Amino acid sequence: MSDKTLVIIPTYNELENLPKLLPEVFSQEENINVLIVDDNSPDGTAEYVEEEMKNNERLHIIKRNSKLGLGTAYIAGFKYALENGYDYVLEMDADFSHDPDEIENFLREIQNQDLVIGSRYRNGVNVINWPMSRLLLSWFANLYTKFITGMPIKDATGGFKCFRRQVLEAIDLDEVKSNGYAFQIEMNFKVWKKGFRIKEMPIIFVDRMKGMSKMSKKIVREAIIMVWKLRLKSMFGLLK
Ligand SMILES: Nc1nc2c(ncn2[C@@H]2O[C@H](COP(=O)(O)OP(=O)(O)O)[C@@H](O)[C@H]2O)c(=O)[nH]1
Ligand SMILES: [Mg+2]
Repeated sequence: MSDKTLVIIPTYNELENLPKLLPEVFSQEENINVLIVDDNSPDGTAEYVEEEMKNNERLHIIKRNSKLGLGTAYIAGFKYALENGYDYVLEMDADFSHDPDEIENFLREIQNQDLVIGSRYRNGVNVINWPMSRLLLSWFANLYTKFITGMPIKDATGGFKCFRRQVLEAIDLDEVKSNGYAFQIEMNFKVWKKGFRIKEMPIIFVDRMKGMSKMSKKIVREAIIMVWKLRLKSMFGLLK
């Protein structure tokens, strides 16, 4: 029985991107399944996916009533992946910032790792078309995270990743409360603290061409605080 792979894609108003993205993801490998986690997108993203599901049994959806954040979307997706027996679980954005052609590289690397992170900062800066302000914010957020937590990861806020199911089984998913960048940092930190094998694989991140970014000041503030919470919890043995 070959390994089962699930690509989880959280969506909020991504109707402009999915019709082109989904065929490209499915064409990567015949046993890839895709789970969309949609937060009641006003643009009809969920309706489109449900229509596509009629002709594609490898496409699945979790529909949530309101915009609850990227982090909780992934937690819902991780639980789905564990319940449905998937071996490898990928995180991927819906806006082509993450290249579907990298999926085969993740699946090759995960054979010898527990978590593979698509890294924009492993070999210099591999980000295209982001405004300088956004790039500086992301770059310094990662320096700050590394300095406070001591975590040996250059791109701790990146959202293109591949987990081995054993890793998700070992983390108390109900304890992961953060959203946005904080969620990525929190997951990486818990995986690292549990001693799992982590590898940063260089990727090129391209700013979205269609649709709007959901990035907000609230997301940045949450990440700044989360980093200290993680450090203090791990210092006092309170990390779950
Ligand atoms: N389900 C869900 N998806 C979200 C939410 N916020 C962002 N996303 C999705 O998460 C991915 C990354 O968001 P994006 O706005 O591109 O973030 P950016 O690349 O940091 O600007 C995209 O696929 C979004 O549609 C949310 O609250 N709920
Ligand atoms: Mg994006």
